[in-house]
Amino acid sequence: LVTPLTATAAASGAQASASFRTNEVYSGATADVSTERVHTVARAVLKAVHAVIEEHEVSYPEFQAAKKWLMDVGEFGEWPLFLDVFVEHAVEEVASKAQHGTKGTILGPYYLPGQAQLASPATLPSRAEEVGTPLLFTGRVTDLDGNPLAGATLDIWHADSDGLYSGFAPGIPDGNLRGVVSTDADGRFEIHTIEPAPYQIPTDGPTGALIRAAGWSAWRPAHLHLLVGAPGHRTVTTQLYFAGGEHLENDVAEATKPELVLNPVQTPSGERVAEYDFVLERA
Ligand code: MBD
Ligand code: FE
Repeated sequence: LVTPLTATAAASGAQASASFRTNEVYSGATADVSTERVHTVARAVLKAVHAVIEEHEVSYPEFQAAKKWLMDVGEFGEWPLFLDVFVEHAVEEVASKAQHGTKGTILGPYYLPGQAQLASPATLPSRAEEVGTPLLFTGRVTDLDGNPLAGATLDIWHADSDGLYSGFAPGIPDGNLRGVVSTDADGRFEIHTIEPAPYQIPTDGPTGALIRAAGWSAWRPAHLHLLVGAPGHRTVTTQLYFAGGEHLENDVAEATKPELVLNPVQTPSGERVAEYDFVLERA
């Protein structure tokens, strides 16, 4: 029997759900919330749902179809995907009101901790047959006053040229296109990798089914994910996009910000060079 190495919604959903349950980056999942707060927020959510039903005169068949769809989201393990695509941006926008320095955006479901630690200049782990335009991602990490942060870390992960992430799609080695890169004494970093492709929500799961049924776009623009941190400073969770890239103006996850767009420059060697400076506030 030959098992095709195609990504399925159920397999990547199961991985994302397991990752969510075990990884510290999602801390807060077991946060103790007061009765008062649960009452306030849960009641407001229910009230909003009731208001939609009234306003749009939702029918019994529509209610039962929605119930089936919600059950499918759980069975496919797609709650991390669905919530990070359609809800996380609103939570991030609330959090960002109190933040200074480099803009953050959503974390998404595909972070994995414990990747290879690399000194700058670094090359992200990739397959011998890795396809894609070579990219040099370079810049500096400073504090709010412009002082370089030596030994800051950039935990970086991104999709391959098929838009697939290691750890969540079959046939890609663990740790591929993931790494934790430390800045040098001047706070500088140089990371050699390839340009990621845009990401499409899996079409064979319930999230994809909703998107299709509603006639929405299933795409995110190509992006690099980053957690940028330094001792004594707040870690920034962010993503960087590519100027002129497809879907940049129509991100299904609504997670782009104008401050987070790279302008890569072509070099004679064929590598594209993208520069970005990160600014961290004190913790
Ligand atoms: C992604 O690659 C992503 O970054 C987000 C936020 C959601 C789904 C897939
Ligand atoms: Fe992503």
